[in-house]
Amino acid sequence: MCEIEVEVVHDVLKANEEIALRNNRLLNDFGIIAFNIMGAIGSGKTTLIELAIERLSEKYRIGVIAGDIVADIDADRFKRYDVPVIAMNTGKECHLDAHLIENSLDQLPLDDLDILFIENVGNLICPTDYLLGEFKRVVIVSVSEGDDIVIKHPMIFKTCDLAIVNKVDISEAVGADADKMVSDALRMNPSIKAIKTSKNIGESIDRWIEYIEESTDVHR
Ligand SMILES: Nc1nc2c(ncn2[C@@H]2O[C@H](COP(=O)(O)OP(=O)(O)OP(=O)(O)O)[C@@H](O)[C@H]2O)c(=O)[nH]1
Ligand SMILES: [Mg+2]
Repeated sequence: MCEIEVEVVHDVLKANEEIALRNNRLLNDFGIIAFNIMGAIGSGKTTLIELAIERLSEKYRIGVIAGDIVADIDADRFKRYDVPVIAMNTGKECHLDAHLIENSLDQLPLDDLDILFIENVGNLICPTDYLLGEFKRVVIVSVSEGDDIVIKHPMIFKTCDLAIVNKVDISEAVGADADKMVSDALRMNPSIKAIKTSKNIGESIDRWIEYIEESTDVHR
């Protein structure tokens, strides 16, 4: 990459960071904790947010920003739970950015929220550098992507607070070692928390719910 290109990328990320900081302050003023949910395409981002809404909507007031390249499919899934939802299409971009979140925050009833889930575009690379103003960064991979997926994408694991290895109910069928994926994540980032989940194993979802509750209660 030539010097000018490096500078442009640097400026874009710096401008993004300033807006992210503004978003973070605004969310903080309203006492809202935002989770940036990142992960591979089809790894289970929407499913795990849906399960969190099902389990937690009596305790917390929840809103969602559903990021997708095009279409409102995930946003429509969330709307079934009668929570405030903003569908945020990125067009050609493979990640959300702080400016898109700023626009979404303008449209959300911030006075009426405790938790904001931001489902990022399915991708393990692009979202890594773009802070959104979140308080917790979560990366979801599933066993069906192969058990080398974590070591192939170290950067996102280095920057996240929680790693979720999902779909462990089909580990055997796809020949993946979910424990190896967890230990790879911990090796990439010794301070990350790593859990295994399956939408079909209730106790595994308990760990995800406990993480959200602990993070939210500490934030309040
Ligand atoms: N077997 C199994 N399937 C799962 C699990 N979690 C999600 N799925 C399925 O995986 C598919 C993709 O799940 P989504 O939640 O839509 O994944 P996503 O990450 O939101 O997908 P994109 O937004 O398209 O990137 C769906 O058919 C889910 O039912 C799981 O724990 N086990
Ligand atoms: Mg989704």
